[in-house]
Amino acid sequence: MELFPHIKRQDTAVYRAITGEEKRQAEGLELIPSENYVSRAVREANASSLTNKYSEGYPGRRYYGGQEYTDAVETIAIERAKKLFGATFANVQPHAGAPANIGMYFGLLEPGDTVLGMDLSHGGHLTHGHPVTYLTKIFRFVRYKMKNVETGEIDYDEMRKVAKKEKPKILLAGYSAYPRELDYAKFVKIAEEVGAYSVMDVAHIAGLIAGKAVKNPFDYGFDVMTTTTHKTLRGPRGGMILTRENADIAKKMDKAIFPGLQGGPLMHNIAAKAVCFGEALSPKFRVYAKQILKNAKAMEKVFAKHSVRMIAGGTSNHLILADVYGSLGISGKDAETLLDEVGITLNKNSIADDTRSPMDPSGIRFGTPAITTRGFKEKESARVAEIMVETLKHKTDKKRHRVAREEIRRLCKKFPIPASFV
Ligand code: DSN
Repeated sequence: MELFPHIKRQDTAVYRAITGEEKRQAEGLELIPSENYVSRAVREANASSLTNKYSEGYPGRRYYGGQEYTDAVETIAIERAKKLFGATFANVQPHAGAPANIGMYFGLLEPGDTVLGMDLSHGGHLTHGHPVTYLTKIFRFVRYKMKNVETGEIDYDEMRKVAKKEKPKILLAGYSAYPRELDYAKFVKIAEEVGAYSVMDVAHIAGLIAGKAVKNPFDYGFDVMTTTTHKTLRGPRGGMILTRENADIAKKMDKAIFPGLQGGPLMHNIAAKAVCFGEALSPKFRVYAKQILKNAKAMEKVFAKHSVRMIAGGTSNHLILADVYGSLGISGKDAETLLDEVGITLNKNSIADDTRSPMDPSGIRFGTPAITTRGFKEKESARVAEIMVETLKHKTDKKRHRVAREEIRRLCKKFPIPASFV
């Protein structure tokens, strides 16, 4: 089959980049915990003629004509999202997770208001108020941390004390590098005590929530959830805001995303979100979500067997944060490069209170969503973990690395990416 024939004829440079990436993904294992492989149906929706359409506004109240099909597809996405997460409102227009969070802040806060969120070095996200973001020019961010880095325990008493002192308007839960489940009931109680909105950024675990493999923060009374639609949810790259039972908050979220922050929504992307949500509503998706956790546990066991320190002592979700510098004497950056050479892609990551620079930190972060989509079970996941540890332990043994690269290639062939074109 000729791949991307029109791009090939028209634009050789772009054709090379696209086909190169197709091949890279097909022949290597993706362990970055925020990445995944979408289905062929999601890819088709993303490539549809909906990309040609401007649709400022919301279904039934747009600024331009010709909205018969955009209204239909956005409504499908909204209704499916609500059903998936037990929400009463969904805004599916955020272009990504950052605009979803920024829109949420602008909807709920006034300039100068305070947000209490998780420290970046303890697993939080840049948009949770890291000083490098412009958000800190407008809002005030204070932070909470893990009380015990070896167990992942959060100090909720301390959080309550800080909340009472700082009076945040948003108590923000959620993370991009925290491997345990939070105590949602405690979050909501503290938020209620100080009169703050309770918001959870579920970007990393949205697929696990949708697949009922982990708890749903809405069941504990959270006001708002923000998320991306890729990651564990396995849709196109994009964002979304969900709320429950508070029409006033819902209105604020719609106003904040459009016209507050964004212009025309990406309708091809919203169609792809709708397709992804349809997939996530299927019983098969629940099996996938649970397998992600089983696979992560299988990898955790191997790292524990080799006495590699894991932040929070292991994992209760899809990701693991390993202190490779402390345990194996290789920095996160070198580990990332070396594992890339054997066909395993993951990312270097700061560990809690890391003394090394973020560009060459002590840790690596990896996870199981993408390999689970490929069909990996515990056995294959454990084998990959073995290859990882052995490679890192023998960092100069080129022969061993070549053998590992071949084994990864064989695994990739045996478990192809479902929607790959190569
Ligand atoms: N970049 C995403 C991640 O890898 O976790 C979060 O934005």
